[in-house]
Amino acid sequence: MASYKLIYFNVMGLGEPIRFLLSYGGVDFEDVRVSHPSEEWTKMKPTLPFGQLPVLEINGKVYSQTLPICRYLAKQFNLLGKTDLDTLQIDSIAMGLHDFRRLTISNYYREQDPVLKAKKKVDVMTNVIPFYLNRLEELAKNNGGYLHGGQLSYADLFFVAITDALSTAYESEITKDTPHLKSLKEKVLAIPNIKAWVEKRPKLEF
Ligand SMILES: N[C@@H](CCC(=O)N[C@@H](CS)C(=O)NCC(=O)O)C(=O)O
Repeated sequence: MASYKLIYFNVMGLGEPIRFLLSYGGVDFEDVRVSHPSEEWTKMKPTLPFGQLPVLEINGKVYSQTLPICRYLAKQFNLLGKTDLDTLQIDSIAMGLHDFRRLTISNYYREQDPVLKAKKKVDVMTNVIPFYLNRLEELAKNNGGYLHGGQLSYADLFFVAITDALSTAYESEITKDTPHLKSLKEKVLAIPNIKAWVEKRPKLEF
């Protein structure tokens, strides 16, 4: 059995989809959380493949970049598509979700300048969030309650893993007005391994 060590900061962020996938797969993993800023982080940064986290160590070797890591785990745990073209659609949705999180959390919610943040808030609340929610809701509506192909894929896990952070930025439950996404979230959170992870994980803002 492979050994897994996830290294990330003490936030849900980009680490959470990976934690969801590892939990779904029922494998043990070391969940290392680096303080930011810290001397440990300053020393670690130049040693990383692209100078950023998350990274996943598999059997002691370091792999970086969230989406390729998720995709690798999805392959191990049978969460890719039925065909290569299905998988292409799933990858595309996952990339869209990565963008949605970045625009909402990294670009807006974590903005330190209050004037700039207020300006960004208007755009995120009126454009970014409705844009992505509408498209994702349509996908869930037209794909039997999943984001693609009528069956669970890593895009569904990725979506649910980022919903709590999105809800923090939205100042309300992000799926409250999108019934198909709401029920997708409930379905994923009811998977026993995911439920157990969510119950035991640290309670964080984003
Ligand atoms: N393309 C990378 C982006 C990773 C990224 O943006 N990491 C941020 C945290 S979410 C980071 O390491 N920030 C600290 C830094 O850049 O010094 C991925 O998808 O994994």
